[in-house]
Amino acid sequence: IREPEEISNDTQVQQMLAVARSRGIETAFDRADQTAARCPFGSAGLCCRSCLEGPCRIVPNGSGPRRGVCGADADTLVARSLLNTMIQGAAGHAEHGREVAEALLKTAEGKAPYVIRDVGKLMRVAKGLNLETEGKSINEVAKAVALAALEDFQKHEGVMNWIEYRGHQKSREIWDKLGITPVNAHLEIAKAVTRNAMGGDADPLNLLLGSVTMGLVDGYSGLHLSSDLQDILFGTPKAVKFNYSLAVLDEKKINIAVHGHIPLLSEKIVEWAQILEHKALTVGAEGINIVGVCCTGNELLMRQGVHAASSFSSQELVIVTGALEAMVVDIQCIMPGIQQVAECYHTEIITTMPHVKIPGATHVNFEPEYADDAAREIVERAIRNFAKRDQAKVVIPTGAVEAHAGFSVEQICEVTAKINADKPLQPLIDAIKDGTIRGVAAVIGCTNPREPQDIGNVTVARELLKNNVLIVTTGCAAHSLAKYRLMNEDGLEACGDSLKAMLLQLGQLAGLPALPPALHMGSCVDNSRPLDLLSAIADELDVPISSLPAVGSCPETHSPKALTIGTYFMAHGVDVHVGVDPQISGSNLVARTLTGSREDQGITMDGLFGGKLIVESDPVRAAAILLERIDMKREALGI
Ligand code: NFS
Repeated sequence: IREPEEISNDTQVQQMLAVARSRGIETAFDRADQTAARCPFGSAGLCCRSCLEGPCRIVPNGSGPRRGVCGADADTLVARSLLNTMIQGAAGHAEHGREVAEALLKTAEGKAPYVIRDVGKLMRVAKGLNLETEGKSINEVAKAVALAALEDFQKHEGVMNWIEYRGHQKSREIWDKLGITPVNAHLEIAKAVTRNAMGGDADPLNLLLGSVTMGLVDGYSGLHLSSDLQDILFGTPKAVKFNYSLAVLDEKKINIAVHGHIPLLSEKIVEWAQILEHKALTVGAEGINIVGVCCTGNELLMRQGVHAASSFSSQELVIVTGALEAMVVDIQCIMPGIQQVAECYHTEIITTMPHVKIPGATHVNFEPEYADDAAREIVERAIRNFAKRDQAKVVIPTGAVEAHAGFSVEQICEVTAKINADKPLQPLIDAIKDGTIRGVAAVIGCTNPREPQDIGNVTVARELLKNNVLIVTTGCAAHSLAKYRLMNEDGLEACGDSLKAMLLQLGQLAGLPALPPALHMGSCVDNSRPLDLLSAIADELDVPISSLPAVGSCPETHSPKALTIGTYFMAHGVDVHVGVDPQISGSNLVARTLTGSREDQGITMDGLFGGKLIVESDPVRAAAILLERIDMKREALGI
């Protein structure tokens, strides 16, 4: 059993973990310790549960059976098990995109109570999709955009609209040649499930290409489509301040945590918390305090500056403060364990999606048409729960960290346009060319209860910053970097001299003391934004994205979604580091194909797309490898 200090670098998490243990409350960190001995077959990707001949297991070291009953060997098993993971990731993000598209359609038809907050973006997206905007009303254009989005789940031939729109041409050529460009998200997911079933695709390399298709489905019907439509509905993020840590809970107020991923309901909860603030006063509270958890938290902080309380692995500890009246969840990354913790307190867990329920939790159904009713009911429930709070149980750590976020590509360009109004990206390109910025790294992904929280994310970021690599960040990794002051001017001490000077100069142009060393680009679906930035830079230089000195790093991943996002980056030729074992070690062929270099014999991701997988659990070593790859790409570019 690990001590709190071994579990997290965050002293507030350590404090709350000690409180949980003293009260006999079990959390994910304890369960990670209880299940520490992991199945060696599954860990290597060598357990097949595809049919009732099995489960079949192949011994990782080669002794014992070499094939399952059907004859599938280790390479096939590992490739299939990876594709299974990819299907989960792609399906989650595709469903996110589809739900937002439906909400936009209902809004355009006047059936859902949302407004189009960013008309400029709506028009840009419509033009990008080659839709007619002349003489059309805002709602007509919005309806056309929503229908184009929904078509990405229905088409039977051609290429997904969002790939036509957002996909980088030079990457497209490779995907088209390989025949892996997705037609529609649902069709590709169904095909992937079929090929992965018993008696389907047995060719490990073909299965790996299937994984790349899942990466593209995730990237375009999930990430790009969601970011574009959410910006249209809720506004494109702009520089904003927020506070981070468990200390954002307010003892004097009614606290509501919004947790999950889709901002459709949580945006409404923020609205209704303001409308019903007066009711909070009638029950003796000083107001209503909304705090974010995971990526719903990221969505709200990016657009509204809502404070964020926790990343994935410490989500249960928000409840352990004893000051939480409700935790509202939508989809993804929601631990069922929150309900057991909530039962020790007055906290009400409220599920909101018909396909994501938890035994014992309250369910308030969310449909875009009735978003106001659901949000109102949830806020009223939280207000009622305040009376049940046991003040003796309240322990809230102190010391929230101030951070800056909201760095959409549009916001970054607005800042750099102050140096070059005609070509806003030029100052960044010049800085990359002359070495002021050695490279760009997207530090993304999760926290994982089995890993020491924040250490991987923060160490990789600090090592790269020290070497003048500009960091952009999303997801729970962004929570880690915010906590350790890499999202305010204090973090400048972590930067190399040339990067620091540039951040100071750009920050002052933006009216801030400095740009933060880690630019928060949003939630995990907002991993579209780093790719859009790279795409635009590659276009200016007329090179493929794979030529740019850019890398991705996911040091503390746990989620299939993070692996799918990583695959989407690799499909564009960006090297991706993962700090947690991706469970592919059971097949040399699969591991070599993913992690090998272009010079190696045989087919490799690097050879096909120009970007490879780097598996390294030591964050210092991982950063050193990423720097090597950045330098290799700089040299090849002649800069
Ligand atoms: Ni991304 Fe966001 Fe966090 Fe990981 Fe989960 S919340 S979508 S998957 S754990 S970063």
